[in-house]
Amino acid sequence: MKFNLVQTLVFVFCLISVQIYGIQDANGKRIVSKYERIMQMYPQLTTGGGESSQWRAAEKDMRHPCKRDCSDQQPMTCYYYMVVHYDDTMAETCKRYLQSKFRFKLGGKEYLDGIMLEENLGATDCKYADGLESQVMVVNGQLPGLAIEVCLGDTVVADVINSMHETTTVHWHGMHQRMTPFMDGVPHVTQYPIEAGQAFRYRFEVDHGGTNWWHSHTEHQRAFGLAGPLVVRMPPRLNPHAHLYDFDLSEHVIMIQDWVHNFVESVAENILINGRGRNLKKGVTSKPTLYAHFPVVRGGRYRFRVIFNGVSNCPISFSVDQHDLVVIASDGNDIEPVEVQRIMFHGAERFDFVLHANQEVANYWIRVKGYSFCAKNQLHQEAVLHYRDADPRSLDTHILTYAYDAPGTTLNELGDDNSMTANGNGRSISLADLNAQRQELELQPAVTYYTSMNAFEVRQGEGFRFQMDDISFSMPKMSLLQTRNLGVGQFFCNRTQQAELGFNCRQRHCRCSNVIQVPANQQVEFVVYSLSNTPHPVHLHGYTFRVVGMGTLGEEKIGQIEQIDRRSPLPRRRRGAPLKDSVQVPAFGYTILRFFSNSPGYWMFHCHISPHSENGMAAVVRVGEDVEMKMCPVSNCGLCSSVA
Ligand SMILES: *[C@@H]1O[C@H](CO)[C@@H](O)[C@H](O)[C@H]1NC(C)=O
Ligand SMILES: [Cu+2]
Repeated sequence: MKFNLVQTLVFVFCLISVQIYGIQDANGKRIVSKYERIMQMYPQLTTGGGESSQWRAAEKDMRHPCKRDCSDQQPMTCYYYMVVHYDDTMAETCKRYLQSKFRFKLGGKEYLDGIMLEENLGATDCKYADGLESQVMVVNGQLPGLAIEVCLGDTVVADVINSMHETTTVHWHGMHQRMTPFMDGVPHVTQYPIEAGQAFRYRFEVDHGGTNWWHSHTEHQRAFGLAGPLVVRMPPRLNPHAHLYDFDLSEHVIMIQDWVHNFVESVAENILINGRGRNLKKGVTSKPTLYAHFPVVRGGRYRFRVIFNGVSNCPISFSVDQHDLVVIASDGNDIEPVEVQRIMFHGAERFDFVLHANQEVANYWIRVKGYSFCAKNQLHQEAVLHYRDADPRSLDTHILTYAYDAPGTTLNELGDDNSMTANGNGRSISLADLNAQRQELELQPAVTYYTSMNAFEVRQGEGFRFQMDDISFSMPKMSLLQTRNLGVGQFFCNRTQQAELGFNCRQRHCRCSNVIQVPANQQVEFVVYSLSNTPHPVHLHGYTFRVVGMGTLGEEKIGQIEQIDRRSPLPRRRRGAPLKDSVQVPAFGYTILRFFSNSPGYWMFHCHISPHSENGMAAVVRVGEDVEMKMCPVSNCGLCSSVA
C-alpha cells in the first residue's frame, strides 16, 4: 500500500528530494557539495585568460580532413585533441565583445546581430550560454563541445587530457564499439576513470552511422558542458534518403540541452540551443540576447540533425514556425519519412529531419519547450531560422510564450497523462509506429527479461533513490571489463539473487552492482516498464535495438506486467520496428526492445536522466561469458587505474 502512495507522490517530491539529495545527509546535516569542496581547495578554477583559445588555435580556420564527402569509400584515421577543463561563460572576452559595434538599438530595444557575431565569437573565446556568468566544464574552450564529423568506417583517435580536479571519461553515444568494448567510456565498467592530470587515448572504429554524440559519462559533467556532436555521414549507397535533400551541412547540426549554473545540477534553470539563448532569470533582463542562427536559402532542402543532451527530467518539444519537418532518421537509424510539425525529444534522443525552405524570405522561430520539471519554471528557448537576405533585426520576440504549441502532428509524444492532452487538437504519431527504412521480420526472442524502473523512498522525507529491477545500482570499485578474469562475478547482484538471499527489495532498499546476464548471439527481448508517473528515457550501450512495442497499462496493472504478458502477450510489431539506442518508457507503461546479442561485453543500461541514473536507475547487461569478450590492449588493462 505504501508503495503505491510513493508512486503517486514521486512527481511532487522528486524535485524537492533531488535538491535535498547531495545537500543534506540522512540526519539533515548540511553536506558540502563536491564543487564547493573543489572550490575551497582551488579557489581559482579557471585562469580567465582565454588560454583555451590556444588549444583551439590548431583547429581554427582549418577544416578537419575527416570532414569530407563520404563517397570516396576510403576510410581515414581521424585525430582529435580534447583538453577537458574548467572555464567560464560570459568571461571578460565575452563582455568586451558584446559591447562591440554589433550592438544596436531598434524600437527602444537592444539587439545583437547574431549572424555577424557568429564568425567572430570563436575568435574571442566567448561562451555566451544564456548571458549569465557561470563556471562550466568544456573541451577545448567550446560550448557545446567540438563537433566530430566523420564517415562510416573511419577510425577515431581522441586524446582526452583531463585538466580538471576530478575524474572524467568520454562515452561515444551511438557507437557500438563492437571491436573495442573497452572504449565505451563508462567508468568502472569498461575503463578506469581518467584521473585529474591524466590522459587517455580513445581509439575505435566508427561502426554506426548517422547523428550521434559524445559526452562525459562521469556524474553530471555533461550538464556543465562536456558534450558534443558526433556526426557520421554515410556513403551514398547506404543513404536511402539522399534524394530528399540538397544540403547536409555542419551549420545545421543542433545540440540542445537543459542548463544549470555553477555546477548545481538539481533543477534546470534554462535551455540552450547550440550553447545560446535568452536568459530567463528575473531581474537580469538588461543582458543582451544571443540566439543561435540557422541560415538557409529560399528554395533549398536542408537536412537538420538535432541532438538532445537532456540532463534533468526535462523532455522537450521542437518545432519551426510555419515549416514542416520531414523526419528521416532517429538515433542514427533511417526510418520511412514522416511529415510532422512537432517532435518530442527525451534525453539522449536524436532526430534528423528535412526542412524545405519554401516560405517567404524572413526569419522564423525555432522553438523548444521543456516539460515535466522544466514545465514548473516554464522553460522554453528559441533559435532563428534565417533565410538569406532577411533582415536579422526583424525578430518579433513578443510571440515567444511558454503557452505556445505548434499546431499539427506530433511525433513521439510524452508518455504521461498530463501532456497527452497538452497538444489536444493535434494528431500524434507514436515512436513505436514509425517504420524502419529497411523492413525486416522480427525474430522471436530466445529470452525475455522484465526490467522495472522506479523510485524508492528509503525513509519518509529523506528523498528518493532510483532503481532498475528494484535495485539501486552502485558502481563497482574495480572496472568490470578489465578485471573480468579475476572472479569478480561473485560481487555482482541481481533481482533473483537478492530474492534468494531473502531480501524483499520492494520493502527494503537494495543497493548493489546489478548485472543482468544475457547469452551471446541470441535474439534478446527486454520489456522495460516504469513504476513511476514519469516517463524515463532508457539507453542501452553497445547495441541498436528495435522498439517492437510501447504502451501504458496504468498504475494498478503495471506491477503485474510479467504475468499479464505471459498470459496474453502485449502487442508487438512483427515487421519494420524502428531502430533506436535511447527511447522513452512511458509513465506506468512499457517499452519492448529487441536486439541480437552479437557483441559480448559489459554494457551499461540506464535511464538517461542524469539525477536518476547517478542515483541508481542503472544496470549492467553482461553479454556472453568473459572469455568471449574482446581482449583489451595492455595499456588499457591496468587493474586499478587508467594508466598501466
Ligand atoms: C542472477 O544471479 C545469479 C547468481 O549470481 C545467476 O546465476 C543468474 O544468472 C543471474 N540472473 C540474471 C538474469 O542475470
Ligand atoms: Cu529516469
